[in-house]
Amino acid sequence: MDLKQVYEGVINGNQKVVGEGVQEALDGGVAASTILFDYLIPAMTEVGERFERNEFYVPEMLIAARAMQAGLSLIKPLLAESGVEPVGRVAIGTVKGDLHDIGKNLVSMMMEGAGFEVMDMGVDTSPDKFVQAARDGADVIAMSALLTTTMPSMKTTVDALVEAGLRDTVKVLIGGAPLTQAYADQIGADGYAPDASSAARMAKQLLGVQ
Ligand code: B1M
Repeated sequence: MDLKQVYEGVINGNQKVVGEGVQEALDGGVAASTILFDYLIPAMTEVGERFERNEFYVPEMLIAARAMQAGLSLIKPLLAESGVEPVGRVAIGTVKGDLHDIGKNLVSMMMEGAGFEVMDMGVDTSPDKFVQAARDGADVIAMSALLTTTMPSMKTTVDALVEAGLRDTVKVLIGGAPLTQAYADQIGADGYAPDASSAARMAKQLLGVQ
């Protein structure tokens, strides 16, 4: 199967085509990272652009997201395999009120691939849960947001860490489509990363590990 069909499969929400196409490509020796960065992510970007042009609505976005997950579940173990010794513990979640998890899952995968032990707290993660993760020994609190309306929860979490006396024990890393370095500076986060691979690199940099 041509990987172009995987790209179209995500856009059309065809889980079967995406699952089979990704598996076939992997069996044929195509690198997991090529499938991810050249086909799956661009397809989801196209979905977002169609949504913006009112050509797609929420149901189309949802089935596209499910089709993308069908492909991601196959490449996840391969991306994670590239890691070696755990270099630190990352607690990652999509912030309170926000249900978008595709980007967060990619960051989680790249973190695992970079050698981190990852505690994935899922979506709609409250500041209290992030604080508890810091208490439980996380080295990095990694927050993802896709909605401008949920970004303030990141600041609430940073403030909650300060209040709990834990701010100095963890590094705070933020990301997601509406986020910027300026916002990270504004809320007192330690770092911002624009994409999944730079998030893993940044987490290592914040902890001072290779
Ligand atoms: Co939603 N949605 N959505 N959506 N959705 C967006 C985000 C939106 C931009 C679409 C648009 O208007 N063009 C818009 C937000 C507008 C805004 O706030 N400015 C939007 C909206 C409005 C909504 C709803 C409110 C729609 C409604 O109900 N009326 C609703 C909100 C629900 C909620 O969360 N409470 C909603 C719902 C949904 C679905 C459930 C249908 C579905 C999500 C399914 C899921 O995630 N399981 C969905 C989808 C799929 C999208 C789009 C199309 C795609 C998001 C995505 O997965 N991108 C999106 C439009 C778009 O982004 N173009 C849109 C692919 C993913 C790989 O990229 O998540 O950006 P991304 O992650 C990247 C980087 O940002 C970065 O690395 C990742 C990989 O490189 N990154 C980090 C992410 N987290 C990071 C953390 C880091 C570092 C980097 O460090 C910790």
